[in-house]
Amino acid sequence: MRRCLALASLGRGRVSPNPMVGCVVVRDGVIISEGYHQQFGHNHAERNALFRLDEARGATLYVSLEPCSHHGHTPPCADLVVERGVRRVVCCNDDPNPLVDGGGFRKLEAAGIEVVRHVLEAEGRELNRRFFTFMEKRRPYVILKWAESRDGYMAPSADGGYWISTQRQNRINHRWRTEEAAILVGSGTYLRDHPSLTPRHYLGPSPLPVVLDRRSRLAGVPSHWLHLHSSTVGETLHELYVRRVQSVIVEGGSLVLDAFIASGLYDEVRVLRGSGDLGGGLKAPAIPPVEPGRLIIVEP
Ligand code: AOF
Ligand code: ZN
Repeated sequence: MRRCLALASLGRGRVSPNPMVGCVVVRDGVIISEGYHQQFGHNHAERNALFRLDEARGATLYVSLEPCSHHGHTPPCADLVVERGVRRVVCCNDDPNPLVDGGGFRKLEAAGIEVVRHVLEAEGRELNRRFFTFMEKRRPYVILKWAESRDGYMAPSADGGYWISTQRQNRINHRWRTEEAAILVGSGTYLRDHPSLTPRHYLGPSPLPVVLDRRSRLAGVPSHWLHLHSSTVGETLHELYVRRVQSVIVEGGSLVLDAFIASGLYDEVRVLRGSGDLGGGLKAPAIPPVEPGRLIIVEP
């Protein structure tokens, strides 16, 4: 199963809003095939693993997610597993997708296949935490991120150029951007910083830029941006959910960050801490409570 999870992670950044899934086929104690979900809309992990074999009579199939039972971009994986003569299926996570939700296991068991569930379940949930949050909480996975000076400010009081993070921190920030489906800022940040929100210091996919403009005061927002007029955090997340945006990194400004913190609707906090002092200005948020392991502070 560890091998399945490692294979699954090779699909990172290419399969969203699907989960990352890996599959290993074993016969007589030997791995005879492997596969993973490589690209959104393409074959699932099981299909990629089983297509490399003529048959899989008597084999054990390890897979990090319940084999699907629905017709989506491809026919149901559970049917293929049955057809190929697999004897036993060992699985990590149940699929919370309402189109599946136990249907895969029922198909396998109806065909007399032995099913073992929840192997390395916590590791699988961690790997696909964006997918599970999206499916179970019906909202995107939310990461709050800001840069603050050594003395705890996000911006100086006067207008003008300033920069808090180091080059190394900028690259980390841009890598983070490539890992999420969307990146969100408020209208104040949009007007003051004219951010491009692209991950230009790191090679990878660009997230959807989103601007929150509750009072509809922005004109000329680029057409590839999502321009939202929702007023509360829950509404905003719903707008993203219905557009199947699985994760969002919230980059400020402080009003938007404070609203997310007050709502409790966030999953991770990441802070880039600069090496210099600003000596005053706009206070950075106090670090809010997060689950263990969900806070990252990058020192200069
Ligand atoms: C599997 N194996 O490797 C994956 C599964 O849009 P589709 O047709 O690709 O279906 C996507 C759904 O299928 C996804 O939301 C999740 O429920 C399941 N993903 N299932 O058996 C896989 N990636
Ligand atoms: Zn499938």
